[in-house]
Amino acid sequence: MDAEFAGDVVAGLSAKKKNLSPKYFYDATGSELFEEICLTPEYYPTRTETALLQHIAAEIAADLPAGAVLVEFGSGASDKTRLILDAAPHIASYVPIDISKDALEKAAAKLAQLYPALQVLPLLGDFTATLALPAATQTQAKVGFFPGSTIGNFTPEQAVQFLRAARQLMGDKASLLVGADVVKDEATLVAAYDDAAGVTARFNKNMLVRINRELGGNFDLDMFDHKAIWNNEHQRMEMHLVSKADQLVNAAGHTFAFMAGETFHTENSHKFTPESFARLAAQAGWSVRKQWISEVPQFAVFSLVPEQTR
Ligand code: SAH
Ligand code: AVI
Repeated sequence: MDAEFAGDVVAGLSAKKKNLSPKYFYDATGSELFEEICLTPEYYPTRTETALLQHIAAEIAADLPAGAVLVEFGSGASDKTRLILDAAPHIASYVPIDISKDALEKAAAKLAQLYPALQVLPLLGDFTATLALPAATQTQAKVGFFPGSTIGNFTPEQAVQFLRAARQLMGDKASLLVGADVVKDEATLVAAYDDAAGVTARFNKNMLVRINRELGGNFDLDMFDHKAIWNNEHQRMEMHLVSKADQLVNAAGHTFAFMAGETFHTENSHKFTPESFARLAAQAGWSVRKQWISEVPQFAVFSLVPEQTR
């Protein structure tokens, strides 16, 4: 039993408002379901950001120093990475960081095969924990890459903490490319997190499957509904699992009571404006060097540099 997972589940399910970090979505099945979500017609972020990156890759590449190491946070299938690598063959090394062992190993093997001249150094771990880059990259210029609006899965406080830590990890001469989803009409947002084919619902319920398998849980998946809502106050999409009845569930050696209609909050996906994103970055010591925003449905890519180097 993973002690951290067990501790977080017990704490999260004992809280007044039941919750758990979305980082626990990503076991092998969760990573595959995320890839499936990206193919649904409703989930616009992936195809929109991909098209935007295709369009701006040459401009991004022109700013990247020769011999640099590309450090990607939450690399998943490393698909968007290929757009950067194709445009910037002068990148020498690639450090994909991911918590999902299966996704990381598969993507690292694929990239090593596709780019034989690239040094691929995968790092399995939690990017919210203290990380150390591989020693082989010590003298290389650092370019961070954090696409997918994964930054939106943090609370604003966690995002600032992450951006500060990334700055520390990569040093004062680093740059950081961040993909962030833009605030838009509620209908588009809700549909993206509640697709008609039910893939996002399966992704959300996979949290329960994982607790059942890894922590001896007995969640009945049919006793919970997937719910996606727009929280206007916090400018975020939220995913919840709603209990269909009063019920008791065992997990990690504890028993938890759910009331009918009670929700288990599994994810926040914050959406940004160029102003709100710049404010967040500034709190962590980064400034926006360049920004690109797609056509509707809007998605943004920001190029950040440490504040004092401007
Ligand atoms: N960058 C890809 C994948 C985004 S999905 C894209 O843009 O499409 C989010 C990825 O972040 C998943 O691969 C997940 O396993 C990883 N992830 C989520 N939380 C993490 C954490 N705390 N530490 C490391 N990786 C994490
Ligand atoms: C990885 N992350 C940015 C996705 C998001 O949009 O918040 C995960 C996801 N959740 C539901 N659909 C996709």
